[in-house]
Amino acid sequence: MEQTLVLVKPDGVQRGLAGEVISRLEKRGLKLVALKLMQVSDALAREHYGEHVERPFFPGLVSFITSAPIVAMVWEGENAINLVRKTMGTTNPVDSDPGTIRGDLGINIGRNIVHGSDGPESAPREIGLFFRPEEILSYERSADPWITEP
Ligand code: IDP
Ligand code: MG
Repeated sequence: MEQTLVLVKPDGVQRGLAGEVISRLEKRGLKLVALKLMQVSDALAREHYGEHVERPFFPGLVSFITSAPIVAMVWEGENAINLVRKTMGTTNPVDSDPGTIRGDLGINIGRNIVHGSDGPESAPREIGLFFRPEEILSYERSADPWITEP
């Protein structure tokens, strides 16, 4: 089953929005399979956001993501990567549709609350950066057949 990495960024944790993010993904029907509160190191931040190393916002992004605790999670489900991206909204909250996390809760691209892996290559790579295999659980939910047609 498809898995994706979701981070509630420091702004989301500081604003008390971690529960809101979790709640929206739970309600969507996705399954939480790993979760931890953590402080991101400089090395992890640079590795995670490596694709953006040449961008002008990179230093600010690294200092922001390492500035306070984040909530790191793995969510699982059919089309989990795409569903999380759609539920998050576009990168810049100014353009995010109402009803999305960023479109309802944010106004600034550098404080957009949440991260979600952007594709089938980045998701396993990012999950591996934040979690050891034994931290990712496999379990049944009794609601599963009510969420996805078996
Ligand atoms: P994504 O988070 O929607 O996948 P990316 O393009 O991968 O967006 O950018 C990673 C993060 O870098 C964004 O979520 C945002 O926090 C930050 N970022 C991207 N573009 C800008 C910018 O132009 N100014 C400031 N921060 C930016
Ligand atoms: Mg991205």
